[in-house]
Amino acid sequence: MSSSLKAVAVLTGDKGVNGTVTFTQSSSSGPVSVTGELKGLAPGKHGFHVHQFGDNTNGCVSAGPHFNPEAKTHGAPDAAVRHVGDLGNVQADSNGVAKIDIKDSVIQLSGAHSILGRTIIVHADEDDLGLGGHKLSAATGNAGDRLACGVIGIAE
Ligand SMILES: [Cu+2]
Ligand SMILES: [Zn+2]
Repeated sequence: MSSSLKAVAVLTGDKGVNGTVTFTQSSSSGPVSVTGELKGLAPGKHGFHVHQFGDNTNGCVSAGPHFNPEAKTHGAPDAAVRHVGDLGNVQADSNGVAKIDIKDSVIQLSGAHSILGRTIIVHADEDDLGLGGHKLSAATGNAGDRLACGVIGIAE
């Protein structure tokens, strides 16, 4: 039996941003590789997180806050203190395309840190990684509007 797990999210929204993100984990408790492409973004950095709920009933807002099962403050992906869902920023090029190639060892595809059934969101603004000094920095990185989102589902 293969222990490899794979998940996929198709992101859409009402701001013209869309794309597909794939999550692959080849061994239990090993790193998850996050790959894919988003289109329609303004050039520059955009906050990129797993949010708590896989609920898009009223659009991306229904996904709730950052996935944070350990009740920590918001941070950079490589910080000791972060939400499980904190994946930092994606970078859009001059054509508004962000190519995603992230490896993260805190998100998982099984167990208490599992992101299956939750929502991945790309934001309008840069995630300040908790360091911006804004009142929202410690909760959301002050990353602004939710441009597009998709529920993370089990893939073949
Ligand atoms: Cu977010
Ligand atoms: Zn966060």
